[in-house]
Amino acid sequence: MNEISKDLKTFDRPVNLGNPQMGWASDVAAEMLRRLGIKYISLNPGASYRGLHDSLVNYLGNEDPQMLICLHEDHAVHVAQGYAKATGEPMACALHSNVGLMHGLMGIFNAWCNRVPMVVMGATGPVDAAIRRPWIDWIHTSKDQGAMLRSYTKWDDEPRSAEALVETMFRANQMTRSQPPGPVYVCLDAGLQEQALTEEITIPDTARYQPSDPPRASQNAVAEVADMLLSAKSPILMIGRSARTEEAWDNRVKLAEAVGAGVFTNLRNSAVFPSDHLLHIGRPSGGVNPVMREAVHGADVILSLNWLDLGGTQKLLRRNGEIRGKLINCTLEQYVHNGYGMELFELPAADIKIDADHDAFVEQLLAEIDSRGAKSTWDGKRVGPEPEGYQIIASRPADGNIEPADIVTALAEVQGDRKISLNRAASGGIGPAFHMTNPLSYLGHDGGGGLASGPGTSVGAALAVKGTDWLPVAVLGDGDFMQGNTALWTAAKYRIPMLVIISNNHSNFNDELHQETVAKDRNRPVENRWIGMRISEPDINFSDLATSLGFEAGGLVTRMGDLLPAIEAGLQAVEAGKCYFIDINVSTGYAVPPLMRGGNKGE
Ligand SMILES: Cc1ncc(C[n+]2csc(CCOP(=O)(O)OP(=O)(O)O)c2C)c(N)n1
Ligand SMILES: [Mg+2]
Repeated sequence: MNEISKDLKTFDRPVNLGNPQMGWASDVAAEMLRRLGIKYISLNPGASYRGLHDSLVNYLGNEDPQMLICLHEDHAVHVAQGYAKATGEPMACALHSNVGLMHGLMGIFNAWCNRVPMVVMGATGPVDAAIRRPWIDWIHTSKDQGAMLRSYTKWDDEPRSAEALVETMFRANQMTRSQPPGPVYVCLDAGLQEQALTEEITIPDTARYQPSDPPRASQNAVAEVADMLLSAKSPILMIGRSARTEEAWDNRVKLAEAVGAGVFTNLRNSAVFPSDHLLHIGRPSGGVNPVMREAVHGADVILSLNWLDLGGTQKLLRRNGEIRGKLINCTLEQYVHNGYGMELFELPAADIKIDADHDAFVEQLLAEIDSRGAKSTWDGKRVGPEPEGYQIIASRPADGNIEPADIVTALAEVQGDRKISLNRAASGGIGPAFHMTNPLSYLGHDGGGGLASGPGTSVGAALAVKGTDWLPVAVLGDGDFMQGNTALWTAAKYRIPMLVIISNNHSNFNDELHQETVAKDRNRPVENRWIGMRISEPDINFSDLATSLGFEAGGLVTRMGDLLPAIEAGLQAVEAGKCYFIDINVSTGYAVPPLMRGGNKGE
C-alpha cells in the first residue's frame, strides 16, 4: 500500500465488518477491481449498483479500491481522467444505470479523446423483468447501455454470470491499459449483482492476464529511421501525447541530443520534454506558430512521435508550401480509430509510417544509435530563436490589469525550488516564465474540449500527487469552473491539498471571439459579441462558493500589485496541506497570441 492510499484510508471507515466471505456476484466484481490494482473508485451513488456498492464497503472494507464520493457523475469520470493523466494508471469510476451514465458521457468522451486508461463500472436493470420493481427499475433499465458510449470507448461488456464477470474484468484491464489506452465500460446487471453465489468462483492468477508490452517497430524501420536521423542536417522531433514515466522523458531527451534534433511539444498534451532545453524550439504551443513554420520548412527529417492532429498540423504548415523534409509518423493511434467521430483528425502524410508505440520506438532508436557507436553531431547550441524577454510581474504598474497568461507567469516567478504540477491552464494560456521540467510539471488539457472538465480532472491530478512534494495547481476559466465547481468538494472531503485559481474574465470569452468573427464576416456590429456570453450581473462570488465547498480562499485579486503575494500565499497553503482557492480578475481578452495557448482554440 502506498503512502497516499494509507492516508486516505482514514476516511469513511466501515464498522462491524463481519462477513468478509465472497458470497454475492457483486463481490466478484469488487474483488476483481482489487486484484487488478485499482486503488480508487470515484462515484455518485445509485440503486442500480447497490450490490456493488455493498461489496466495496462491506466485503472489501472500502479499501483498494477506496471510494471517492463525487457530487456529479461528470466529476467522477473527470477525477479518474485527471488521475490517469498524472500517473498513466487507470482508476475506476461507478456510474448509475442510464441516468448516471448519461451524466458521465461527456467525461468519457474527454477521456477517450485524451487516450487515458479508465475502468467505468456501470449498471442496469434488473435485466430480468420479473424481478424489476415497478416504475423506477423500468425507467432505469436500458437494453444496450453500452450503445451510448461504444463509439468512444475501447470496449464494453455486460456479463451474464459471476463466472463471466471474472473474464470481463480481466479483459477490461487488458484493454484499458494496452497502448493506446482508453476507457472501457463494464455494465453490471442489478439482478446479477444481487445474486448469491451458488458455487465457489475461481479467479485465476492475475499475472496471467496482463496487457502486452507496447508493440515495437520492425528492425528495418528502426535502422532506416536511425540512418535518416543521423545523416540529417536539421532533424525535428514532434512529440505528442506520451508515456508519463521519467524514464521515457529521459529517453526522449537522449534521442534529441544524440541526433541534434529540434523538438516541438504541444500544450494540449501533458509535458513530454523539458521546455527549457536548448533543443526545444520556441515555447510549447497550442498550435502552429511562425517558429514552427520556419523550423519545419527548414528541416530535412521530421519524426512525429504521436503528434496530436498531425494531419491538421501539416495542413496549416502547407500554407507556406509543401513540406520538403522526409516525414516519419510513428503512432498506434489508428488502432483505436473508428467511424463514429472525427477525433481521428485528418489523415497525415508520411514517407514512412510506423505502426508502433512511439516511446518504445525511441528506446529502439537509442539502442540502434548506441550500437553503431554514433557520436552526437549536436554542437550544444540552442536550436531555434532565443526566447523573447518579458517584463517581470514585479516591474509592472501595481494598479494595472492582470492578463490571463500572467497567472502562470506569476506562479513561475514565485515558484523557487518548489515542484509545481500545473494540472490545467485556462484558455488565456501559459506565460513565458513557466517551464516544464518533469512529466508532472504540466498535464495538458481534457482531450475532448468538453467544459466542466477542469475542476474534476484537477482533483484527480491532485489526488495522484497527494503525499508527495509536488504542489498541484489548477488555473481554470470561470466558465469551465462554473460547469464543474462542485468537484472541489471531493478534494476538501478527502483533504487532497491543491491550489485552484480562477482566471476570471467574467465571460465565456472564447465564444465572444467566435461571435466577433461571424459579425465581421457578415458586416454586423462586433460590439454585440458579449451578449449571451458574459458571466456577470450578477457577478458570482467564487471565493464564497469555494469556501462553501470546503476550500480556504484568499481575497479577490484585481490588481497586478497583489498577484505575486496572492499566489505565494496559495502555494504556502498547499504546502501546509490545504485546499486553497484564489479568484483573480483578468482582462476580458487574451493578450497572449493563440499560439501560446493550449485550450479549445484553433491555430
Ligand atoms: C460542454 C461544453 N459546452 C460549451 C463549450 C463551448 N465553449 C468552449 S470555450 C467556452 C468558454 C469557456 O469559458 P471559460 O472557461 O471562462 O474560458 P474563457 O473562454 O473565458 O477563456 C465555451 C462555452 C464547450 N467546449 N464544452
Ligand atoms: Mg471566462
